This record gives sequence, structure tokens and C-alpha cells, in this order.
Amino acid sequence: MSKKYTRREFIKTSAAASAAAGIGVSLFPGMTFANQSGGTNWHKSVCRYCGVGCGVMIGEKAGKIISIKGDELNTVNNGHLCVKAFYLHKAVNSKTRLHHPMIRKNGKLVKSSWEEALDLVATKFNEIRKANGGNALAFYGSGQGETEETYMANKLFKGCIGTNNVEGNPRLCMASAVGGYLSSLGADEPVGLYEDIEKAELFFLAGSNTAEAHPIIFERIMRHKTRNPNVKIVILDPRKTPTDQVADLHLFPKPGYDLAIFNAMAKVLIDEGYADDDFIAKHLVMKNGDGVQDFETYKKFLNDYTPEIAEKISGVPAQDIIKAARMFGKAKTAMTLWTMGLNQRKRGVWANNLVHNLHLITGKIGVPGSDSFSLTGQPNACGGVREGGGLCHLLPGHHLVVKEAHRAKVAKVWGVPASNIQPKPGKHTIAMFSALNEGEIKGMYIMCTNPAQSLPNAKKYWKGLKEQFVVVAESFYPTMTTEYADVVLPAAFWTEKEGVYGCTERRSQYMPLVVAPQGQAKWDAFILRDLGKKMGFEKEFAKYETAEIMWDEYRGLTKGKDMNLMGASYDRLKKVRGLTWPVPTEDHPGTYKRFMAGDPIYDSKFAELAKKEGRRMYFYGPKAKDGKATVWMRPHDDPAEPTDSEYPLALTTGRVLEHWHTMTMTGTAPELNRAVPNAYVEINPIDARNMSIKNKEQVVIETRRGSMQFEARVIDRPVQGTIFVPWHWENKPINVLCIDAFDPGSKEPEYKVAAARIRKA
Ligand SMILES: Nc1nc2c(c(=O)[nH]1)N[C@H]1C(S)=C(S)[C@@H](COP(=O)(O)OP(=O)(O)OC[C@H]3O[C@@H](n4cnc5c(=O)[nH]c(N)nc54)[C@H](O)[C@@H]3O)O[C@H]1N2
Ligand SMILES: Nc1nc2c(c(=O)[nH]1)N[C@H]1C(S)=C(S)[C@@H](COP(=O)(O)OP(=O)(O)OC[C@H]3O[C@@H](n4cnc5c(=O)[nH]c(N)nc54)[C@H](O)[C@@H]3O)O[C@H]1N2
Ligand code: SF4
Ligand SMILES: [Mo]
Repeated sequence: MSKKYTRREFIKTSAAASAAAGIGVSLFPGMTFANQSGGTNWHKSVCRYCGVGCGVMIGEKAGKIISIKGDELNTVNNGHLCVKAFYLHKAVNSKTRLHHPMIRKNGKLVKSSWEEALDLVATKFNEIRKANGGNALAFYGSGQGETEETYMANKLFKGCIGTNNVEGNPRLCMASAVGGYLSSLGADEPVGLYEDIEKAELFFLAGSNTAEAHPIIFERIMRHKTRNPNVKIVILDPRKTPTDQVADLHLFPKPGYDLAIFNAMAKVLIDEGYADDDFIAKHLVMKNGDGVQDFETYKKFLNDYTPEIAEKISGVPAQDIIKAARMFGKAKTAMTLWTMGLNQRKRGVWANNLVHNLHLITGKIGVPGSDSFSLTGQPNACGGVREGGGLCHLLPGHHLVVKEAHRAKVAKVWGVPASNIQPKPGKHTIAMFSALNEGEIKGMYIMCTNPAQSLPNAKKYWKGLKEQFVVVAESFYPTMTTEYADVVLPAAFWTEKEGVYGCTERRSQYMPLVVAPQGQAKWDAFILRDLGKKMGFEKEFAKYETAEIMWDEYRGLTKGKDMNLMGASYDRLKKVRGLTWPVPTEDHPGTYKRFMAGDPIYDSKFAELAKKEGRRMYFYGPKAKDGKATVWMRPHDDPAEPTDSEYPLALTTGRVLEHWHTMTMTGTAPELNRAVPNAYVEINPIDARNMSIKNKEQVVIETRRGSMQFEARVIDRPVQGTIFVPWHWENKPINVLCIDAFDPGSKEPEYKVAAARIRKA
């Protein structure tokens, strides 16, 4: 412990600490798990894992990463870290790190030189491009890549090769949230910041296992509730999880059937007088599929969603829905936090819209302590991919490929002809991997993601990975995806490169290079730059000698946009603990709430207008008309694959605290492996009894896509009729059983609901 605690302080925190220990959070700021003797140099950085964006201090000694502790000066986590982060130094130094390039020869991956590997990729990509056009190539990236890395990929593929087939795993994750923010509030990303947590009276955690997936956010909520007993927490999740430690009310819908609950809550809020009529009149429009409607039409729409009807659809007792609505309405301030339980759904965007509705109709938005605040999964899904434009329809800095002026502006900065950038969006992730299967896409560059394991209905997409020319840039080896690679490029890992991560709360934070890349590993952005040069774009990639040059060019493209980062130079970011955009100038402190007083864009452009109209907010985003947000009338819709007599159970998948996705990183720490060594399936005790399944027995799960054996964990967690499998283990890739149906708007797959059955093995 770097800090001394008095006995009294220790006892005072120990009750909270034991609860915190249950979710692997240390309540002792500055505590390190690793052995640290003298001579350690501490470097300010950001956690490699989730979208919370905790500040860390990296302990380096004699050029080696030896430990990690929470950064006490970082307001995101105030020195606290969760258990995954504590073992990050083990991932850096793991034996499974990849140290040299590899090329597949006679079916086997063998060591090669950088020269040979990059020459091969450049030659193959150019051949494919020449024979089949740029659209026969694709890039598939990650919300874990740095902004600079995604920026280089965008320039190479969209700007030079001339294909918009640029996607990334945020499509599997945040696409529905983006769709929700755009269609409801007019612009992507939340209105407020984490500091609303300490001001909120009610938390509505919908489809978010906050305790395990965003532990430090959970720790802040828990701490706040401990200090303020009036703070209440309502959970909407088909499972009990460690998040339930703090729940006052838990609604258990059948997976895929909760849209009606949001509508019923809205109905109760309006019927019982909790709506903010003034806010509604001045700030909102109501819409359905036919366009703008009046408030009366919305009320009529809600008549189809009485709590009793919602009970019939979702399985949640009407009384509980009414209770939840009243708690939301009565609380002076409320935050809804949601994650994949809502996003990874055939109607993920609708679910997001319905969350925003609750905040809009009650005016619980744009005031301290109130927000509809989507939790981001990955550390840089917001920064690199949503803002950085790492999807098939986007360009860096919230620009769009369909807009001629945007293409021209970005092309000019890139130094390429505007005609290089195609005016049509490329293929979204599932369409892209389907095209790889069909041979329409013949070459793919995969960076910082492991799609052979993480795609839904995964086995289906192994075909294309196997048959086409696939390049994988990776820091670890082997992975399920490198098994299919033709070329594997060793990528420098966290601490071995500098760059920027932008987390959930619009905060951009700088990460320094602390040690040299291991072996022959190279920084992803430099690999892409060098590949670009080899493909014939020497001129276009000549200037990118440093990360700072890339960042500066990128932030130039944010000037005048809602996500203005002009005030976030490396110089400044190296000193501060991140900046929350819009941050238009070097002396601007960053923005707390968007669309209202204190937001520099609002203050300079919309404040006067808003004042004239008697408004306190102006939703100035590109998708909002007249500065108004939209209340959407979204009906109930079944999941893509409802349960039936053949497949009577709803299979849902997700995470555990100790592991990160495909475990290439958390799997390197024996401590984390010991905590949760194997995959399993959670089965409700009543279901288990009906099927005569005992705890720890081997069972076979079957869906329409395949079958797989798991150990049964009979536990009062999933609601009856639902089973849950964590998706981390490559020896039990549950994704083979998941459905690849997706939301027609966001194109995000429905990982959270598939029809299944179970039998004893
Ligand atoms: N420890 C750990 N933390 C992580 C990650 C990790 O791999 N490990 N990954 C990060 C990433 S990228 C992401 S996206 C986030 C994900 O964070 P979360 O979304 O919080 O995590 P999940 O376990 O995927 O799913 C959350 C919950 O959704 C519930 N759910 C399933 N179906 C439904 C439904 O129909 N309705 C509702 N309301 N809920 C439903 C599940 O029961 C589950 O408890 O976590 C991030 N943090
Ligand atoms: N069944 C099921 N499937 C899911 C989900 C679910 O809830 N259920 N959730 C989905 C979601 S939300 C997400 S975000 C995705 C995540 O899915 P993936 O992105 O495929 O999973 P990761 O294991 O995070 O993969 C990251 C890869 O990058 C490598 N890597 C780490 N650092 C670096 C680096 O600096 N450079 C390079 N080049 N490589 C690096 C890691 O070793 C790892 O192989 O999975 C999706 N899949
Ligand atoms: S909560 Fe997320 S960002 Fe914070 S320490 Fe844990 S994994 Fe890292
Ligand atoms: Mo994610």
C-alpha cells in the first residue's frame, strides 16, 4: 500500500471494502498487487481494458513493466482499480506475446522477416485491388486500437485504396447506442459525465452487469449509495448478477422482451403526472414511422402498453413495472446506465430510444445527476471508432462518407483526390464477413480483434477466413483468428506505444510509450503506414514519423465539430488526466454537459436562441431538427429467434469479472484463471430440477447452429427459462451457437437472445 491508513479509516472502509472485494475492486487508492522494490519509475497512463477509462500508474524498472496501480489524481477512478487491471503487467510480459512476423507456408505459419511479410501483404493486396477493385479488400479493427491507429487504417483503406469496407468490433457492441443517440438526441455520445453519478438519486441499470463489466463505475455507485441511503437502484436484467448487491428492485424480463416495459414505464410516468410538460413542449418532438406526431398520439400509442400488457409480454409483474416507474418519477434526479443487454438485440436501437424517452419526457436530462448514459464496452470505442470514424459509413471527426463536402474536406487533409473516397458506405461487419465467405472480399486486414471467436454464429465465418487472404496484426499468439491467418504481424502492446484513448464520458486521455516493443513487434500505426508505402502510397504516408503528427492531423478534422478536440494537444494531454470534449481551445477546461449553458458550442451559437424560446437545452446535433430531441414510438418486437417447443430455453451470453473477451490478455494471469477456470452454463434451479440436471453435471446445449458441452452451474441467477454462458473460453466457443441475426438499423448482432435446449451429456 502506498498510503498509510489509520485503524479507524480502515474499519470505516472495511464494510464497503468487503463488498468491493466481492467484485474485485480495491478501495485503497494507490494499492499495487505486484512486488515493488525501490527504483520503480511511475508513468501516468490509462487502463488497457474497459471503457471506464481508469487512470493508472505504470511501474517500470530498468526498462521492464513490473507493476501497476491506480492513479489517485485521475477523477475517473481516484486511484481505484479493478482486478483485471492489477494483472496487466503479466499480460505485457507473457510468454504468449508474439515477437516476430509469420507467413503461412505449406499450410503452416513460419517465422519471417518484416521485409518479407510486408512485401507479401503489399503485393497480394495490390494484386487483388488491380484484378477486382478496392472493394475486394477490407479492414476490420477494434475499439481497443488507439485513435492514431484507426486513423492510419482509415486513410489507407478509405483514402488510398478507395474502399469503405472499414469496420470494427464496435459494430458488435456500441452501434445500437450510436443509433439511439443519433435518432433520439441528434448526436452521438452522452450529454453528461461520470460526475453525475455522485449527484444522482436513482440509478436504472438496464441490461448492464455493471459490477462485473464496469467495476469502477459500480464502485462509485456503491460508495455514493452507502453515503446516501435515499439513493435507489433499479435493475432490469433477466439474470441476478453481482450488481444485485445494491439493488432495491430487480425486474426480470425474458431475454428480448423488455421493450414493452420501457413503454409501460413511460405510460405510468405520464398518467401519474411525472412528465415535465414544459420541457416536452419546448424541447421535444414525437415521432413514429410516419413522421412527426403530437403528444396525444404518443399517449394513444402508450395505451397499448399498460403495465398489465407489458407483464404479459415480458413476464415482469405489472406491480414491479409501476414501482420502477414511480421510483424513476419521484427521484429528483435519475441516471439510466445500459450496455449490451439492450444494444446486442435485434431491436437494439429501439431499446436505446425507449431509454432516452424516459429521460426526455420527465426532463431528467441536462441537469446535474440526470442523464441517459450509455456505458461503452471498450477503452477506445468512443474515441477511435465512433469519433475517429472507424466504421463503413464514417470519416474521422464525425464526418460521413455520403456527404460530398465531408469527403472533400477529409481528402484534402489526407492529400488524396476526393474521388478516392467512395460516396457509398461500405459493408457492415456481418455483411463484410459474409462477403469474405462468398469470395467477394478477397483480402482482409484484421487489427486488434479476434473475430474467429467473437463473431456470432462464428463457425459460419471461419470459411472465408480460411479461404481468402487474411492478415492479422496481433500482440499475442496463437488466437483463434491467427489459426486462419496467411500473415501474422507482431504488434506492440499497451505501454510499448503512445497514443490516445477516448472513454465513455467523452474523455480523451494520453498513454505514453514506457518501454520498447518486445522482440520485433511494431506499433500498429507504423505497420499500416509502412504497408501503405509499400503499396505505392509513399507520398501519402511520408510525413507520419510520430504519433503526435497523426493526432494533430486528426484533431484538425474535429475543428468546429461537436466533438471539437482542438484544445487537446499532446503537450496538454501529457499533463492533465484527460479532457472531455468539446474542448475547442488550449485554455478551455473541457465540457461537463453538452447542449446547454457551459457547453462552448451552445454558449457561442445557441444560447441566445434558446433564451428567446425559453429553453434550457438546444440539441444542436446534425440529426436534431430545430434543436429538438425526439421521443420515438417504438413498439414491442420479438427477438429474431423466439423460443418454441423445440428450443424452449432462451440462451444469453456475456461476461465475468475476471476475464476480458477472448482471454488472450487475462488468460495470462494465473490468478485470474484460478478465479474462473472454465466455461459453464448457468441454469435456474427450477429448470434444472425439471430437467433432472444436477450442479456440476455435464450438459449439452443445442441451438439451430450447433451443440456444445458445458458444466452445469445450477444457481438462482438466470430467470426461469433462461440460460447464460460466458463467452470467454476458446475451448468452449459459445459463439458457434449464437445467432447472427442483427438490428436492421444498427446492424448489431443479437448476441443476447437465441433459442436453445439442454440435455444431459
Ligand atoms: N470483466 C469484463 N469487463 C468488461 C468486458 C469483459 O470482457 N470483461 N468487456 C467490455 C465490453 S467490450 C463490453 S461491451 C461491456 C459489456 O458489459 P455488459 O453489457 O454489462 O455485460 P454482458 O455480460 O455482456 O451483458 C450484460 C447483461 O445483459 C443481460 N441481458 C441479456 N439479455 C437481456 C435482455 O433482453 N434485456 C436486458 N435488459 N438485459 C439482458 C445479461 O443477463 C447480462 O447480465 O463490458 C466491458 N467490460
Ligand atoms: N457471445 C458473445 N460474443 C460477443 C459478445 C457477447 O456479449 N457475447 N460481445 C461482443 C463485443 S461487445 C465485443 S466488443 C467483441 C470483442 O471481441 P474481440 O475484439 O474479438 O475480442 P478481444 O479478445 O478483445 O480481441 C482483441 C484482440 O486484440 C489483441 N491485441 C491486444 N492488444 C493489441 C494491440 O495493441 N495491437 C494489436 N494488433 N492487437 C492487440 C488481443 O490479443 C486480442 O486477440 O466481442 C463480441 N462478441
Ligand atoms: S473498471 Fe475498466 S478501466 Fe477501470 S480498472 Fe477495471 S478494466 Fe480498467
Ligand atoms: Mo464490447
